[in-house]
Amino acid sequence: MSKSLVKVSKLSAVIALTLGVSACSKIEAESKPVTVDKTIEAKQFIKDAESKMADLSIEINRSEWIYSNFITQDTAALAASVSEKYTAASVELATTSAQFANLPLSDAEKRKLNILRSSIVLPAPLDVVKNAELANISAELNGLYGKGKYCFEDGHCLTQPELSAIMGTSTNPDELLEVWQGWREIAKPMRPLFEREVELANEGAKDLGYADLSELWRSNYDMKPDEFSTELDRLWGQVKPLYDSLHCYVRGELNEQYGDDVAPASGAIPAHLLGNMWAQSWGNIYEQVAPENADPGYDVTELLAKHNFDEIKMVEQAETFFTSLGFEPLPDTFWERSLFVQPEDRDVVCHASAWDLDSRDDIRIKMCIQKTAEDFTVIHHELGHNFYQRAYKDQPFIFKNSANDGFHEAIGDTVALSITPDYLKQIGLLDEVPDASKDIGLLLKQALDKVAFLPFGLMIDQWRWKVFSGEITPEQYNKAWWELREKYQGVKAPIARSEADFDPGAKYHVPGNVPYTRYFLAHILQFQFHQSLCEIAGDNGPVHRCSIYGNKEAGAKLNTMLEMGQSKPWPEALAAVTGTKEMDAKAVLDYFAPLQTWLDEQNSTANRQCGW
Ligand code: X8Z
Ligand code: ZN
Repeated sequence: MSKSLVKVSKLSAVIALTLGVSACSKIEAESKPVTVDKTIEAKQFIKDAESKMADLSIEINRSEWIYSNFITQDTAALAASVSEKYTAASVELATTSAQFANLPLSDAEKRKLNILRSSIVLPAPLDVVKNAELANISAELNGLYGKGKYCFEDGHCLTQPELSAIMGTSTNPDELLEVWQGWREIAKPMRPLFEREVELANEGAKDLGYADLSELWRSNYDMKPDEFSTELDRLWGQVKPLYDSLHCYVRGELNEQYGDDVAPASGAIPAHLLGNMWAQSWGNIYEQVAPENADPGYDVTELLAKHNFDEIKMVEQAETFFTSLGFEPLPDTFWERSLFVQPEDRDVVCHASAWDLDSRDDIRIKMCIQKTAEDFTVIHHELGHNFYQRAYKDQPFIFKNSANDGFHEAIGDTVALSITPDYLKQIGLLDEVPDASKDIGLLLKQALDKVAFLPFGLMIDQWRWKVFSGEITPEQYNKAWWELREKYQGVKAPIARSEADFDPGAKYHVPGNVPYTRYFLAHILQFQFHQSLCEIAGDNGPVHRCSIYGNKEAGAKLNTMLEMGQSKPWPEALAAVTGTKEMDAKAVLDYFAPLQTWLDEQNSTANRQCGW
C-alpha cells in the first residue's frame, strides 16, 4: 500500500502529458457558453480536488507510518481501510479530471489535471469490492516483506538488514549461498497475491483510460509513454560499454579469488558473490577487487567506528552537509519522530524511507541504520528527500512533488557524491587525503556502487512493465526475471530456480509497489547535477574529487530547482541547475573516464574475453 518510497503526502508520482491543446482563444470561449461553464467547473474542480487530497493525505500518511513502524494484523487492517478510502477518492478525481481536457485553462491548471489523472501508482477498479480487495492485498504484501526473516538450522532468525550485513561482509560462498537462498523464501507466499494485485490494478488502469498499468506508470514523464521507453534505451546505450568493462574486470577478479567452480571466468556472474542481497550495487566487494597500487587506504565504515559515530551522529553529520549549503536545519520533530534504530520488540519495515506527513514541516525518516559507509550514504539519500519536500512546501498541493520521480531519488545521492577524501578530512574523520595516484581506487569503489547499479535500476521495471502488459504471464514470472537479470546485468542465480520461487518479491519495491525506473534515472541525473554544481562552486579539479560542501552558491542553485516542485515539466527543472533540458549520461562517462581506460587496460592485459 505504500505509494512511493518518498512518502509524499499526496498522490505520489509525477507529471503530465501536455494535452496537445493550446490555450483556446477568448473568441472561441465566448462563442461557446458551454465551454465557459465547463471551464469554470474545471477550475473549481481543481481547487476542491487539491483541498480534498491534502486532507486525505494526512490520514493515509499517518496510517501508513503506524503500520510500517508496528506491523500487526490490526495495523494492517486499519491501513488497508484508509488506503481503500484514499484510492477511491483518487480514482474518482482521476476519472473526473479526464472530462476537462481541451478547455481553455492555464498551463498550471492543465498540468494539475494531468497529474491527477496519471499519478495513481496502484489504481483500483471502480468496483468497491475490488478496491477493498486490492487495498488488503497491498497491505499484506508490505507486511510479508517487513516481517520477513530467515531462520538458520540452529534456530536463530535474522531480519533483512542483518542478512544484508552478511551478504556485504562474508567471503564464504557457502554462507553467502545459504543467506541468498534463505531470504528468498519470504517471497514464495507473495506470488498469488502479486498476481491478483496486477490483475486488479490493470483493471483500474483501464478504467482510467490507459491500456494497462505499464502505460500509466510510463505516463509520468512529460512525454509519450513509448518515447519514455526509447529514452531509457538511449541512456542505457550510453553507459553500457562502461558497465561491460566493469563487469569484465569484476568477473575476472572474482574468478581469481574463488576459482572456476564458484565464479566462472565467462558467462554471467553468480548473484551471491557481489556483496549485496540483490547484486544491485557492488561496493561491498571493493576490498576483494581493489587495485594493488591505487587503493586510497581508508574505509569509511572503519572511520565511523574509530570516531564513535552512532546512528544519530551519522544523521546529524549528514544534516550538516545540507545546512552547509544554506538549507535550514531539520525541525525538532524530525528528531523526535523518526525511526533510526531497528526496534527489538516488534516488526517494522526496515527498508529506508523518507516521509512528509503533513506536506509542510512534519518530515521524518524511517531506517534501521547500520553503522556502515553504505548506510551513511543512504542517510544522505533519505535526507535529500526531506530537504526536497521542505523546499517545495509552498507549492500548491498537486505540485508538491519532484520534477519527475528520478529527481527525488537523485538529490541526496548528488550530495553524497561530495563525500570525498577532502570532505572527510574537513569534518575530522580522515587524517590524510590520499594523493592523485589513488584515484583509480576511489573511482573503482564509486563505480562498484553507481555503475553496477545502472542495469539493475533498469531491469526491475522492464520486468514489471511486461508483467503488467501481459507479455510475461504468471507461469513465467521467475524465468523471465532471471532472463532479464542476465540480459541487463550479466548476473545469474547461483542455484537452480523454478516457478515455485518468486524472486522478484524478495526485493522491497515489488511487494511495496514502488516504481523502480526512478533509481535508474537518478543514477544518471545525480552525475549531471554534481558536474554542474561543481562548476557553479568554481571547482576546476577532477569532478570525482569535487565536494560542494559549504558552498552556498551551489546550494542556492540547487534550491531553485527544488522549490519548483512539480510545477513545471522536468526539462525546465533540470535546466535550472544544469542549463540543459536533456538527460545525458555523458556526465557519468566523464566522471569515470580515467577508470574506463584503466579497466580496459586491465582486461586486455589479463586477456579477458568480455561479455556474457
Ligand atoms: O530504495 C531506495 C532508497 C529509498 S527511496 C533507500 N533505493 C533503492 C534500493 O534500495 O533498491 C536507493 C537506491 C536504490
Ligand atoms: Zn529514495
